[in-house]
Amino acid sequence: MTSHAENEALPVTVKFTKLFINGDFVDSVSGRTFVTIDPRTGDVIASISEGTKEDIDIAVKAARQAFDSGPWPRLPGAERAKIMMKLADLIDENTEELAALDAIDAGKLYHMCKAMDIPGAAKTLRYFAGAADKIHGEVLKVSRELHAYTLMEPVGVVGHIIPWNFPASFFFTKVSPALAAGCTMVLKPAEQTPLSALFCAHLAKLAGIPDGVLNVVPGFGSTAGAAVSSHMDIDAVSFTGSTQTGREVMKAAASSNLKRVSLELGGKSPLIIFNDADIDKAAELALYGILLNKGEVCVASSRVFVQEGIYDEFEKKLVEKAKAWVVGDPFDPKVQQGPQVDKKQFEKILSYIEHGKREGATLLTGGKSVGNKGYYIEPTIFSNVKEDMLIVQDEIFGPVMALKKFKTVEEAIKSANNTRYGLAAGIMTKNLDIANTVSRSIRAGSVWINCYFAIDNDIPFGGYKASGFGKDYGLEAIHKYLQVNSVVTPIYNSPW
Ligand code: TXE
Repeated sequence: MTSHAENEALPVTVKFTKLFINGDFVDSVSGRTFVTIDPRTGDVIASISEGTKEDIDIAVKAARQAFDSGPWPRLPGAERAKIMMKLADLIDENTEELAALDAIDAGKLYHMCKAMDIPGAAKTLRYFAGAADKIHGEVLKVSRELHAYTLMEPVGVVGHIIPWNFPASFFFTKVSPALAAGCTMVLKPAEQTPLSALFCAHLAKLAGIPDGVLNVVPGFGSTAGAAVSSHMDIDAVSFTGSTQTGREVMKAAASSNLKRVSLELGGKSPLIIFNDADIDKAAELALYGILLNKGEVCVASSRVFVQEGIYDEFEKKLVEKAKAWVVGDPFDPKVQQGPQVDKKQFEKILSYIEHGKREGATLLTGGKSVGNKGYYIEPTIFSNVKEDMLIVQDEIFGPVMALKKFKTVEEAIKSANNTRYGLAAGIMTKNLDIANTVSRSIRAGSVWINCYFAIDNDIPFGGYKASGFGKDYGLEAIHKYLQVNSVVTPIYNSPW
């Protein structure tokens, strides 16, 4: 493996490579480091301090102290909001640097990060900051002579474990509602993408988030991640990642202190296109649905069902558009798709493509890697798929679509639900009856009608079935980080 110093210069300077604990950047207890790799080239970007169980312990102690005796949970919500708003402003001021860090670390499109991911992260913070002074319980009308009310209390120390596909976005998806609720926290970024998380920790300090409230410990899943989910002094864990790891997190939570768990896991989301849809728009949406962020999206429209009346024309347009899709350096503004995040994902995707060919699906376009360095893969479309094929059942997490023809609404619903996942679904039709019937029949946490990826801070987001439980976004997200204390006193001689 070569390092970037030996090759071309990086488009951004990496300033933070150590663990962020109790307000300081520190070496790990073991002194060990790991490297983060540029997926455009396979070269080393930087060496990062490797957090393990000992470091998680230290970070949790800092978070516990900040929760038990620090100002954060005790501040009026409006004061927490003020600091969160300051942090959002700092994100805006550092958009380009954050976008470049995510682009080199994860192979994400720089211009998209600059226009969407990073401003979106600031918006998430502002949305939850706006809720910080509106968290309250209620006075209960009870049948006996009791005065009863509820208090909404922060759950305590939270562990966040996040993946690598939207590093800065997920950082704030998790951290913002927990901060608003008055929690303190330890966040473990994915080992593939620690850079933006450490930069955000630095911004949090500048914004005035008190020491110990937000700790960031990069490291591997089986060590640092497992130490979070099994920690006896973490009160809740919020995880985004694979279904398989989600199970491990839940088991560890159950067999340690029974901490509260929320899981946002994998998906195999269907997009159903009916005969009355605009074919051009539908082909564009279907392609965008699978190729956005090179298919490394939990809600990617990886299964596309098209009604028979428009199927042939749709297929032709889809393939034309896929062939014109531009794969290349994610810093080039003309490029639509960068490299997969790392060698492991790259090889996983290519092996699914080989499997699809062996299973007898028709490869309409793509199927190969691109270039001779980095982890680029062609937009790939399979047709003539059968529902029990692995490429139809498994989350590939790459630019690989399974396309299938259907006849009736009932058949489309049955096929769409023929999956262990239930994260999202899309429907394209002008017929309200069909849209209403299908949206209520699909077992998925989000259904998008005549649009896709319609994710927003105001809209609860999270899965059904093996896609997990617990919502990110929407005011519901704050409730993951709150607990209800029912307070009761007797009333003597009540007039009512
Ligand atoms: O995920 P992991 P991986 C899916 C996608 C992808 C597959 C594998 O299909 O191809 O998962 O990716 C931490 N205890 N998604 O292996 O393992 C890990 O360090 C505690 C969908 O990267 O789930 C990282 O921080 N934590 C998904 C985080 O979990 C552990 C996004 C995610 O890694 C751990 C990513 C353990 N035992 C992958 N093992 C989505 N829903 O968007 C790992 N981790």
